[in-house]
Amino acid sequence: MDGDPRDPEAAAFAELVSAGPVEPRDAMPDAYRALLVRQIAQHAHSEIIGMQPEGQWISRAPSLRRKAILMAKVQDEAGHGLYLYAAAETLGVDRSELVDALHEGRQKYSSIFNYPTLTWADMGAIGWLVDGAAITNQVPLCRCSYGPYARAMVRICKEESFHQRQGFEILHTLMHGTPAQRAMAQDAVDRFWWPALMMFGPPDAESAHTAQSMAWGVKRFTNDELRQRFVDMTVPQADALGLTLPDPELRWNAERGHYDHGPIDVDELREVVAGRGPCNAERMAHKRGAHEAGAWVREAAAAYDAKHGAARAEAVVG
Ligand code: FAQ
Repeated sequence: MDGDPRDPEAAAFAELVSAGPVEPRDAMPDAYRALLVRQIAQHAHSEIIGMQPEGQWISRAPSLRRKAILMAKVQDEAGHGLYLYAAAETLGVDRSELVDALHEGRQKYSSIFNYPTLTWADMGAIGWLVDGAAITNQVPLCRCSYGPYARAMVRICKEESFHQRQGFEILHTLMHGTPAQRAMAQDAVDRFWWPALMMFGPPDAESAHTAQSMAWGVKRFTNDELRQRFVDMTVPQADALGLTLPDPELRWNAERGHYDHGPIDVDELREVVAGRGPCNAERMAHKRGAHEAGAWVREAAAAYDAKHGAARAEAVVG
């Protein structure tokens, strides 16, 4: 079965997509399965690698309250990774295969996590802008055509929206502080604004997967549509915070009913996605190291399962 609408199996699948949701036992084109595995795995890897930039600030948070909140946020990201690996496994792949694919560079993670976190204000900018962009992208995924992915996204979006507010609150506090604190907040936003816009992917004209993904109801909006939605949502929030967004082309367009904004730097996005961003090597080295350090936990869990699994089987037979 392929995507040709004249093919009766493809037509039946198109009907299933519109009646939705598609569930793991339903017949589905191989290309639909592959598209979902690619996107869900990339999403899961992003949540896991995404713990690193913020994790580096847990020991340097400015108060016990901030430390507790940041720890909870980073743990939430680990949880999101786990829901997403579980959703991918319903498509017939094993989590360990996906982790190997990441470690061997055959799968990707979001470009955003290849930028360094230089000051405490970066925790505010990440929460506000990165989680804000993530929510904008992910709320429509709660209605995507594949049931297990859509259901995982519902809980993830609830948590991301708390993350976004905590980022806003960090920046709000800094913007009501000393001139040095305000400057630190502005510097963080200057550094994270364009990378946050790149999270939505290349411009539509250069997006390889959007057309097919939308035809199958995985993506419900294009990269540029979601980027625009994020800009429209964020500009008034920046005004409320007293922060300037670093885009000289940013202005309200009454005719369109949207903010005009400058283009993302496609060359920079391409470089970072290709593994040549500021922190790609560091992030992957840390990830591989953590995986190796955790080998004994996986071995112990497997040994426990083998022992108790055998005991359970005996109890059933007995
Ligand atoms: N970074 O044809 P398109 C988070 C790749 S979670 C890296 O437009 P598509 C939570 C793309 O994969 C953030 N690669 O692709 C958090 C494709 O690769 P290929 C992650 C990118 O899939 C917050 C190629 O370029 N969110 O932040 C990027 O239709 C704070 C062509 O692109 C998700 O994964 C990029 N920015 O649209 C955690 C959401 N953009 O074919 C911790 C789900 C594009 O070579 C702290 N994913 N590529 O394998 C999606 O919605 C989509 O996959 C897009 C890309 C919109 C990202």
